[in-house]
Amino acid sequence: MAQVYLLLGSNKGNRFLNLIQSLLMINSIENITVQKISSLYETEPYGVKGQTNFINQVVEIQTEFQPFELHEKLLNIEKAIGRNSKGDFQPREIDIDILFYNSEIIETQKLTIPHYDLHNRRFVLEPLNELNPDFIHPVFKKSVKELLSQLKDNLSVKKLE
Ligand code: PH2
Ligand code: MG
Ligand code: MG
Repeated sequence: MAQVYLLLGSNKGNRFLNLIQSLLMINSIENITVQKISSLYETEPYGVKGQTNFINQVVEIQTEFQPFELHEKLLNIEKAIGRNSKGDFQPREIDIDILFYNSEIIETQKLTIPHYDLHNRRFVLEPLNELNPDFIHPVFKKSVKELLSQLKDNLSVKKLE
């Protein structure tokens, strides 16, 4: 059984509904159990200009799926919810990224785990820190809490109460 952290993000359409729907779809898949969910965060777009703010959330799941199988399942959910969305840096109904899969390191063209840029992103580290501040990034060998304390990204990340 693997412990996996996912990042959900939406900045198009009904952002809250998109997150809730994808969470329900994730939890309804056999072999996936949602263990913990972070608060919702309203976050300034990172790496792109002039887009709507994102709603982001980190989710901890347990799964029997191998990383590539899991990735396929998540892509299917993205497709089901975001039929009209295009590329990675275009506004999207839903983006579901695998942040960590246990402490595995996977580098292929299709899939990179840990997520290649999570350590630079406040919109990822803040919600992750809420769920598991002591989780060690297997590449940098630093905890989430440490990565957050060294972070340069100062884009706005607001926890929604
Ligand atoms: N996702 C991106 C690019 N920029 N910015 C925020 N705030 N939240 C995201 O989820 C996000 C982003 C590419 O997937
Ligand atoms: Mg992404
Ligand atoms: Mg993605």
